[in-house]
Amino acid sequence: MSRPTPLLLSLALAAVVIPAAAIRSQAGQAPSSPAHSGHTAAAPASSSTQRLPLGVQGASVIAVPPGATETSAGMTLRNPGKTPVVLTAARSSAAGHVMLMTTRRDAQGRVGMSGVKSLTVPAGGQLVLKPGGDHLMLMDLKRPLRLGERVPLVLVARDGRTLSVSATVRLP
Ligand SMILES: [Cu+2]
Repeated sequence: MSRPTPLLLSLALAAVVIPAAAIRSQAGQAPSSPAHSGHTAAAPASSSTQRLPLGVQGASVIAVPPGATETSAGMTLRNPGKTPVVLTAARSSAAGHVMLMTTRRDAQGRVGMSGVKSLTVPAGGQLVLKPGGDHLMLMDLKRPLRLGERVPLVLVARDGRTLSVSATVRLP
């Protein structure tokens, strides 16, 4: 008997390595399959934009009299991650557009709101959005908002990730 030539030896190794790699890749995919099995219909829609990993509490929109064209919205956003989340836009089907705003006191002591390009939820921290502080402003309201109804909001981060929030209309 002759010893295996290098070529035969490498073929033999390849035959062993390839099935092992195939088994590893199957094992790697296995954990994600059960998680998706219950959400087959939702998966294609959510794959286009990544969801922002923020916790949301107390999302609300301030009720305004009929005929009012704008109102403010607030909530507490918690960021459990290690990188800040920079919000650069928001939108709502109930408003023509939504502004990111901050409240500042000027040199004369007058308090006023102004639009800002971004609002940041710090890493491992929170951003409180509320009237009189940083907040969202629903502009050009498309319809009267009923007390207690839920208004859909979408927060958009600089990197394109989004978060859908349902805010309850409440008294000031
Ligand atoms: Cu405002």
